[in-house]
Amino acid sequence: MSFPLSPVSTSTSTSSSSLEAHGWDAGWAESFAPYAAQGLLPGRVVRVDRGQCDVATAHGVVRADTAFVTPHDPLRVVCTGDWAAVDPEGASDPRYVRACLPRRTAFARSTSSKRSEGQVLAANVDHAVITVSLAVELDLGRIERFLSLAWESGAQPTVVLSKADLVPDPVVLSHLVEDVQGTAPGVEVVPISSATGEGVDTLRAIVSGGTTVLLGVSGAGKSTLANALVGEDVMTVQAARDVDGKGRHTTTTRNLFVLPGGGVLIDTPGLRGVGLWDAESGVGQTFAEIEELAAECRFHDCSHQAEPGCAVAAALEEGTLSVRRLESYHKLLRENQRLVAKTDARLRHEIRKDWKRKGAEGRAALAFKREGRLR
Ligand SMILES: Nc1nc2c(ncn2[C@@H]2O[C@H](COP(=O)(O)OP(=O)(O)OP(=O)(O)O)[C@@H](O)[C@H]2O)c(=O)[nH]1
Ligand SMILES: [Mg+2]
Ligand SMILES: [Zn+2]
Repeated sequence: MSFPLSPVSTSTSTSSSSLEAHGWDAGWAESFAPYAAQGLLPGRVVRVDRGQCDVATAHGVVRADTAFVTPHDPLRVVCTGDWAAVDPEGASDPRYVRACLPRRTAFARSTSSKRSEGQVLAANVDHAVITVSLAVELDLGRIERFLSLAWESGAQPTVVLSKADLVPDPVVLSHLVEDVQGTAPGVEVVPISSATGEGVDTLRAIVSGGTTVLLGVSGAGKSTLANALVGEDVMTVQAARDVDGKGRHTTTTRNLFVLPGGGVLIDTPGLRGVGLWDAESGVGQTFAEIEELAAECRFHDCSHQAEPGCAVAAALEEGTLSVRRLESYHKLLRENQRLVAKTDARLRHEIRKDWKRKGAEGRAALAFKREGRLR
């Protein structure tokens, strides 16, 4: 199936309640006040695309240039879900986004382990729905990684186990759900089938308030779910490759939709890798039961190796904590520490470069002045 419909065409509402439908509230109005005073229009970024973005305003969706909101810090680059201040009609050609309001939450990851750069995948989200396909073998470590980033973002995570119709045996299905629940304390785990409709109402209830982002690897079924929730084929869906069950990276932009039953949904492109991005507290929340155990160890700096009175070791012994889970916890903590150290080093390097550049510019300016005086 392929639906070449532009996502923008569904959100061209011109009603004045459009802003509210997109999540506008008194808090946003307050932080927008200085821009309103300048005659700028408020709107929510529904799509970002090569230096331009689509912004849903009270007068419908407008296209605006993002040159003024493209700072060097990639974490501050305008993103789907941001609230923006755009030029009013006729003010300039092209129209520009003049500012973005400070975000309440942001889902960030590191783009590549080598460059250690952060990237925001969705801004101002309340729910992060991690979509995991039951068509392929469960990767619990990857779920824990997504959960760490989701908790860190400030959004409430939910795990959706998609394509449940491919696991017809209810006993097998409930074991898979239990396995995932074991990696996700405090998180609802919902088996869903877009094919049969199973679980879709449960998800509909979760997404009916606030903003939800769908996250997961390519082919997990995010866009299929988006279409089911929106009630229209707003996103293109493509079959996964049969050989390895991997997706084809069908979705390439992050698109925001208003849901018919209330709430806002962001569909995102499948992620190849999900590097942690400064997610220490997120890791802690993902492994909440281990942190609770650690608080009961006799020594507060217990390394859970061979110390006496270690509650973590006792839980391993009793079988209430799995070795896999403990190792995964340590692995993610280590990865996070490495990343933070590398980022600090890179920032230091960039600040030094900046000083050098400023120094050189200063010297050049001085030389220019002197020459001018000599003439
Ligand atoms: N059997 C079954 N197949 C499904 C279900 N949901 C989605 N699929 C199929 O899975 C494939 C991938 O679905 P998409 O919705 O495009 O996946 P995606 O997560 O959006 O993929 P990207 O856009 O590449 O990130 C398509 O062939 C869908 O028809 C389901 O509930 N059951
Ligand atoms: Mg998709
Ligand atoms: Zn211990």
